[in-house]
Amino acid sequence: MKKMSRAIALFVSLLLVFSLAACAKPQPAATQTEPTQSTAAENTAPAEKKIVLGFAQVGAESEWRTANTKSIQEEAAKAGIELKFVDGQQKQEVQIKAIRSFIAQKVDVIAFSPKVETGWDTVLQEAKAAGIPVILTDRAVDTKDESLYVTFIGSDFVEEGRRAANWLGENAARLGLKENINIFELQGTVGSAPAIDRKTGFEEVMKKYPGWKIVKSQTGNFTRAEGKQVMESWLKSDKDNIDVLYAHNDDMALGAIQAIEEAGLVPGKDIIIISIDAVKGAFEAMIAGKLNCSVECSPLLGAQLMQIAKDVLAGKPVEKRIVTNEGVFPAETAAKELPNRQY
Ligand code: GYE
Repeated sequence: MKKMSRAIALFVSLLLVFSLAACAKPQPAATQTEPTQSTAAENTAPAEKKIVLGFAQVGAESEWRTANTKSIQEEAAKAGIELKFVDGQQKQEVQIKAIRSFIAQKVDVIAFSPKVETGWDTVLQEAKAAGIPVILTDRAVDTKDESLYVTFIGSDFVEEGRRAANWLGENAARLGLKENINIFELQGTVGSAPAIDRKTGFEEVMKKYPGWKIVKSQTGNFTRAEGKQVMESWLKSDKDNIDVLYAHNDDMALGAIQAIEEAGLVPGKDIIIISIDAVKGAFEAMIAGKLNCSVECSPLLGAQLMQIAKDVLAGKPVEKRIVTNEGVFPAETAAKELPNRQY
């Protein structure tokens, strides 16, 4: 009987060993198979092609432009877009050459900020014939054929001009100005969209104020150095005749402020100064009481540009005109706002 039960016990334990062995899964060797699988997937899946964007910048004429270039370079890197960047050195022919080289290199998309409005049709037709979409950023072109670009992202410069004049209208009495106001206008680059439109918007509002007069209007090419030079010459001819300086950008106003101080006058008091852009340098001048108001124009177009480039290449519909949101900053708000400024 004892023998019998021992035999049964042996049989049962053998059965247990076999059934356990049968149930046990083979070692998965996960660390071996998984990389093998993903390598295989990489080999078969089509490699994701980087979008190549050719960008022809106007130049490096202002604080605004520096911030704009930085925004485009940083956002391209963030978006995983390969950026071919050319500095146009404030020359239209350099920008045209850059666009032609982007076409020759077969980039996926071209974007540029046209120095002036006219003279782009031929090169844009070449891009169109090559099947490369073009996105305008910051400045517009003057063309009859709107099919030459997919969209234009940038500010409403006419509105900026209106805002500058409206601010002056609302604050003239408080600033000690009379009904008759002599305005000196420092224009941006001749023929550029912001120079044309900022003048148009300002003059439109001026119609409400018959006593306002633009006594002199000259270009300072959006640079500090030329703004200073032009102001120096006006101070020689019209020192006691200048009530207001309207500068199409902050850099020219900052250059003019230097000239005004060197001539022994107090900027912001003896001459009321309004400019456009709202860069940090303008906020510092407002805090120092030397600049009275800056109308905002945002250079931070990079993120939007990259998204639109992706959308266009993905065949998604995009708006023909994308307007940036902006505000107006009088000197009283400058100290509070400066820490929030990104450019
Ligand atoms: O206002 C000026 C720059 O095109 C909006 O160009 C831009 C203008 C900007 O040089 O500072």
